[in-house]
Amino acid sequence: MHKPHSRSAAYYPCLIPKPTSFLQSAEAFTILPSTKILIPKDHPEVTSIGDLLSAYLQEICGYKVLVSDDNPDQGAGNMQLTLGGDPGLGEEAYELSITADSILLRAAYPAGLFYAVQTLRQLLPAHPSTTVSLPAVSIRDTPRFHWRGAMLDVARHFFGVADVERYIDLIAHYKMNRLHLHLSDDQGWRIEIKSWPRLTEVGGRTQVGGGLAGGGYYTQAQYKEIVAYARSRYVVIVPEIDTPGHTNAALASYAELNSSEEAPAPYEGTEVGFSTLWINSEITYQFLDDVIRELAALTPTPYIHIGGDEARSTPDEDYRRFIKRFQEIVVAHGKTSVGWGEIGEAELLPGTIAQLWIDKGYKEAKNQGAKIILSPATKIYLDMKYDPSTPIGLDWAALIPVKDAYDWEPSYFMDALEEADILGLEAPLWTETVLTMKDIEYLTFPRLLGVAELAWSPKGQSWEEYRERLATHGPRMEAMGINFYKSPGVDWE
Ligand code: TNX
Repeated sequence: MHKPHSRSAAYYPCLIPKPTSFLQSAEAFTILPSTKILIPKDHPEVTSIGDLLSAYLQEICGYKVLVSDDNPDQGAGNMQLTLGGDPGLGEEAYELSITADSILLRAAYPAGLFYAVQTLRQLLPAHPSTTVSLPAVSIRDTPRFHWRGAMLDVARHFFGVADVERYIDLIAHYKMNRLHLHLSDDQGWRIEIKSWPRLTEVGGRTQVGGGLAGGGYYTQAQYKEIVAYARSRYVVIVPEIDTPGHTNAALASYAELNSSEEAPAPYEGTEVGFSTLWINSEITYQFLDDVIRELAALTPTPYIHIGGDEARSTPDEDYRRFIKRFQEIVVAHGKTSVGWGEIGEAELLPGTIAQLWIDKGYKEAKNQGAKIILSPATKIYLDMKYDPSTPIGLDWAALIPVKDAYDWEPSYFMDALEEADILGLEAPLWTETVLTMKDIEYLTFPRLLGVAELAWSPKGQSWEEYRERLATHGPRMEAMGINFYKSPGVDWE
C-alpha cells in the first residue's frame, strides 16, 4: 500500500480535524506525578475545563493530575489554561504550545480552551501508559465554519439520555458544536409537552418496528439535562419539531389536529409523505404555539428546527402559508428557525436558516438571504451504507464509502453556493435501521471525523494525507470504545 509518510506515533501530526497551523520540534513534555493543571482564580467555567482535562489524563496516566488555582502563572513543569490572545479570532480559536518545560493552552474564550484540550488529548498516547509524553508543538487553530454539526433521529428509534450524552462527547471531541435532535416524526413524539400530554402518552409509545417495549421520550427534566451536558461540551442542541408532514405521532395523539377530525392509528412503518397537520385550522397554530413556548423555555440557544421536508400531503399553497406562520411563532418566542431546504419555496423571515439535503429549495432560500447548512444526502448522510454489504443503513441517496464523505469541497458542491452563503455542515443520522448505540457508532464512525475536518480545517486538504492521519485514530476510537467501521480504504493501525 502507498504510504507517503513514515510516521511514528509521537511525532506524526495525527490530529483530526487538522489545525490551521502546526509546528513541531523533536522535544517532548513528560507528565510527572508533580505536574499540575493550572487555572485562573475565580473562573468556574475554566475550572470545569481543567477538571475535564484532568479526567482525560487520568485515563492515560492512571493517576489524578491536580487542578490548581495557586500561582496560576507558574508554568514550568505544568500545564496552564489561560484566557487571553486575540478575541478577533472568534470564540473557538485557541493556541496550544508544548515545550519540554511546560504546556500552555490559551484562548480568548472558554470554548477555545475546550478545543485546545481536545487537541491535547489527541497528542497523548491512545492507551494507558507508564510514561506519558506529549510531542513539542506549536498550534494555532481557528475553525473554517461556524456550524459544525451532527443530527440524531430519536423519532424513528428512541435513544435515551445516556446514549445522547455519549454521542455529544464523541462529536465534541472532533470539535463539532451542534447536535440537532429530530424529536418528532410519524413514528414517535419524543419530548414532553405539558400542555399537550397525549403527545408523549400516545405519540411517545411507538417507534419503527413497534413492539410493546418500543418508543420512549424525554421528560422536560431529562431534556434539560441533555442541554446542560451539551453546553458543558460546547455543543448547542438544536431541537426539531418536524412539520407539516412527518406528523403522524402528533395526529394520532390529538384528533383535533386532523382535517378529518379523527385520529389516525399510530404508525411504525418507514414510508414518508403521508401525514400533514390541518393547515386551515387555528387549533394547529395554538398547538404549535404551545409546543414552541415550552420548547423555547428549555432552549437557551437561538435555534429551533421546524422541519418542512417531504410535505407531500400538504398542497403547495397551504405549505407556503404554514411555513410562514410557523416561523412567526418561533420568532414570537425569541428564536430563529432552521428548516429543511424545501422551506425556501415559502417566504422566509430574516435570519431563518435552510438546511440543504437534496437539490430542492436551497436556491430560493439563498435568494431570500438565508444562510445554508450543507447536509447533502449523497455525501454526509450517515445512514447511507458504506457499500452493498453494510448490514444496516439505507442506500436511496448513495453508497457512501469513507473517502466520499470526506473528499469533496463544500464551496464547490453547488454552483449556486459560495463560501459566504454556507453557515456550515451537518451530518444527519436517520435511524429507520439503527436500533442500538453500537449501530449508531458503526454508521457514524469514522465518517463523522471527515465531516468534522471539512467543517473545521482550512480548505484544500487531501484525502491521501487525511487517510494516513485517520489510520492513527483506529486505536484512539478503540480506546473510546467506539464500534467503528474498519473501512478497507484505510490502513488502520
Ligand atoms: C429523507 S432527509 C428524510 C427522512 C428519512 C431519510 C432517510 C429528510 C429531510 N427526510 O425522513 O429518514 O430520508 O435517509
